[in-house]
Amino acid sequence: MSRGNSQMVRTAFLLIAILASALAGCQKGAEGPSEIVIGVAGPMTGDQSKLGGDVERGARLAVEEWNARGGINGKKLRLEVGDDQHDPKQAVSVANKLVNSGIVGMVGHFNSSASIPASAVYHSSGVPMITPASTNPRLTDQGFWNVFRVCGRDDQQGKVAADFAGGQLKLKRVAILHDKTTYGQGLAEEFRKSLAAHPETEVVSFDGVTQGDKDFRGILTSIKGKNPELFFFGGVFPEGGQLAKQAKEVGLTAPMLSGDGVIDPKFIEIAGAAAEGTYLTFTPDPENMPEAKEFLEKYKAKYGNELAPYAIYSYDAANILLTALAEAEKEGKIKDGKRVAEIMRNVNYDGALGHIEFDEKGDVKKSPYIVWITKNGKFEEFWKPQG
Ligand code: ABU
Repeated sequence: MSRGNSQMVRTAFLLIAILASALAGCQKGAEGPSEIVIGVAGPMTGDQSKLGGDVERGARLAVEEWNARGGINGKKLRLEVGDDQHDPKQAVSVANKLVNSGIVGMVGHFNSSASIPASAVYHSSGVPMITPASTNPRLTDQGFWNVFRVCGRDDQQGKVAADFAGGQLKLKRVAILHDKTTYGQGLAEEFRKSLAAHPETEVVSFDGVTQGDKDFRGILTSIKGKNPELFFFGGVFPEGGQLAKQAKEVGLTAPMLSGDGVIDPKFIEIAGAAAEGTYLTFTPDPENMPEAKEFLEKYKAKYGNELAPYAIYSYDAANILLTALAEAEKEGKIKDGKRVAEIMRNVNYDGALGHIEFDEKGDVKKSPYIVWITKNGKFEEFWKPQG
């Protein structure tokens, strides 16, 4: 071999070695040893996409802040997003996909009808989940070690609604409607159950409507015939907005009372003037909470001023999960879901929603539901239960 040829061979070997090393580096990155993946899921498309989007934005803000501080143990965090379209079957499929993508924790889902079936997938896969918004009691009553929520429960929310209708307004006749979903029907049932403590309040009807329907004039006309002083709706804003609007159209003048699924600017957009004077239950307004000030400033600077009631819940949920993951990483146990959940269960967290601690089921120890009213095209706090 001439001197020139042997130089060419050496150069070729060198190039191959450099390429092989670069390829190995790429593969290492693709497998993700240098990153930590958490999931977030909700209805990212479809009629409830505003709610899923709020949850994603809240979690993303938390992840970006952790990454700006260096991630966890020098490893960057990545948020993997799942779109369950508030469909139970889709939620299970999203959960399986997220688990297979290597998530070590989950923020979500949004809807109780998605969180409950998905929780079984995360449970059998050893993945802790923390929902910002799923309020149906069954989620934590299942007794899964991996399940947490930063929101309250519908037995608490339904009781506040019943104490308002029966105890505060002293109504004699109320009608109840729900959307036949885990959340909507569950909340309606909790409202009816809690009305038992107000025997002077009679439930004149209890009916389900179908989620996705647009015309509720028939059932509203029938309810009008029963002469209620208020009608309760367990469900979410797309149907809630139509019900408020069409109630007025059929001459049902009784105000509507609903739950946290309706607190979104889109409810007012759909209901228009008929939104005025409607009530709903939710927790106190973060705009009046000093703890929420910093979050609200950062969130609005990044995403604009539109009301996003569950974004703050998602932000705190992600921060609690990430705090536990960081603690577990120090012990070399970030992939040990049971250890991460154990750390979460003992957390004493001061976040944008104030102080959060969990009970043995994974529910928050405090969930201060109040009643809101829609006034001048805006939601505002209206009534707080005593004690
Ligand atoms: N809690 C409001 C709506 C989310 C859910 O389905 O629970």
